[in-house]
Amino acid sequence: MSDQPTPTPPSNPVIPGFHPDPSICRVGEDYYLACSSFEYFPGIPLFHSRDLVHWTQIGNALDRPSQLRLPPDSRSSGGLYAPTLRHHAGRFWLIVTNVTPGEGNLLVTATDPAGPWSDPIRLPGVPGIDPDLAWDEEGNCWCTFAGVAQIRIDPRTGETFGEPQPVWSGTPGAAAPEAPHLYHIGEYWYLMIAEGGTERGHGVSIARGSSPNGPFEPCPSNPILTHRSTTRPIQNTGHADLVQAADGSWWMVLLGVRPQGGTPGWHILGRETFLAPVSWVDGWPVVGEVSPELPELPWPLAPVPVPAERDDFESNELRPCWISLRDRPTEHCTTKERPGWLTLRARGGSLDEPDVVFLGRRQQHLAFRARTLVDTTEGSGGLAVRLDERHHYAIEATPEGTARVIARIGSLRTVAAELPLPAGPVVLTVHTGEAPQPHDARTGPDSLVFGVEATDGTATQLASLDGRYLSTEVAGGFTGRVVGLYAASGAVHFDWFDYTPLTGPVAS
Ligand code: 6LW
Repeated sequence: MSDQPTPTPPSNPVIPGFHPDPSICRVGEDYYLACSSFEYFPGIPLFHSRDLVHWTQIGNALDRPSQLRLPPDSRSSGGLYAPTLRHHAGRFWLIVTNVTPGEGNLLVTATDPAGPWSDPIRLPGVPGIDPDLAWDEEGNCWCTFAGVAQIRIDPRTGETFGEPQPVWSGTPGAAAPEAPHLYHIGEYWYLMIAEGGTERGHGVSIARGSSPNGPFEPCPSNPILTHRSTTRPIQNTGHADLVQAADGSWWMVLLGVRPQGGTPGWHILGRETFLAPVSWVDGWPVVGEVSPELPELPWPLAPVPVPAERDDFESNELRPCWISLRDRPTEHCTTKERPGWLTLRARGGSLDEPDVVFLGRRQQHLAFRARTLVDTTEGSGGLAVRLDERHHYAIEATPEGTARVIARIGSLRTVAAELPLPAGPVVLTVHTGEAPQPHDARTGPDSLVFGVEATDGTATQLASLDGRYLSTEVAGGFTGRVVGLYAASGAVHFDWFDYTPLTGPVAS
């Protein structure tokens, strides 16, 4: 049985849970980092750190409906891909692709990365994902994007000049040259890209040249980072960005995954942000170990405090870690209707529908417990663990006084368990348990155990479901598990929600 953890030594990933495609910049002693957010609103979480290890979310770059259009038909794992965050001429600049048809590349700016960020400038002349921004000494702004190609832009208007020009595209024959970042470091311009695809073949390669437009000479030891064909606990390493610390040391942030269980290795938290040290040899970056243990850092590190993850919904504003599906109209999601409670008012039906009213947070720990006190006298809803519309588990309470556990896996939907409830608000719970298979190649990553708690604290377990079906290896896509609250019909009120990291699975 696991206990609430005590503060732990810092480790990798430095930003756990579905936080892929990290892009980083430094201003003085402060580091800022942005990640992809796909179909969730608000979009593009932004983090701050002073030591590259402890990161605090300070906001989301696209948190107003005027900045972000994710209509109900924008698919899961669509939406916002791969931002680049830079600081230039006293401003923060963030460029990102909204892959929703009709949207494309967007650029927003801010003087304070906590916001507000500007309304977006559109870049219809940049025809690819993963856009990067780099300024040369003459003040030209170069946008390099997946493929890999490059075009000069005016970042204040979105205007493009000339046609996109192909630039170095990585190892001949390697899949998916993407995630370019262009840097002027010392005497060279460096073009760093990801290649091999964001799955197990992922890697990072680099080339250098004397101008931002090339020609680029590939590094003789490419890929400079990959974990492909290894048994390392962190896999899929790639999509990286570089930053120099104030003391002159160099660091890489990158995405990786932590597969669990037997073949093929199930990753359930999506792609997470890791930190690696970088040294320079003969004018090429050499990437140090990416492992669960952090490299030695040249500054002192405090232990990571246990996150305070209880939300009593006492505030008018939701914390920046809360994410909704595609939008968040006040009439469907508010803490103002019933003070001290979150009210979700249904519009779509179940979690199978893209317009379901859902409010969640990323599962950030391999083992966790979440609980919520819900009042379903006016509607049906509950507590869910979601990968996408076709992969989710939930415990739902109804006005008729029933709790049921619903499992959706691909095209199959089933009620796994049902229980009559006593009158009044009820506590719904979910926690991770041990994987339900023997310890062999078939073992899954974990199980998800759903239950209810009576007012006297008595817990009743309703169902324990195999966690592999809520993994990327089964569901596909680019995101990870999100744990949250939803309304399937009527209005559902939540008094509080808590999320507790556990040190290991709860034996059941
Ligand atoms: C992103 C691409 C990638 O645009 O996956 O890992 C895509 N890299 O660069 C979605 O995150």
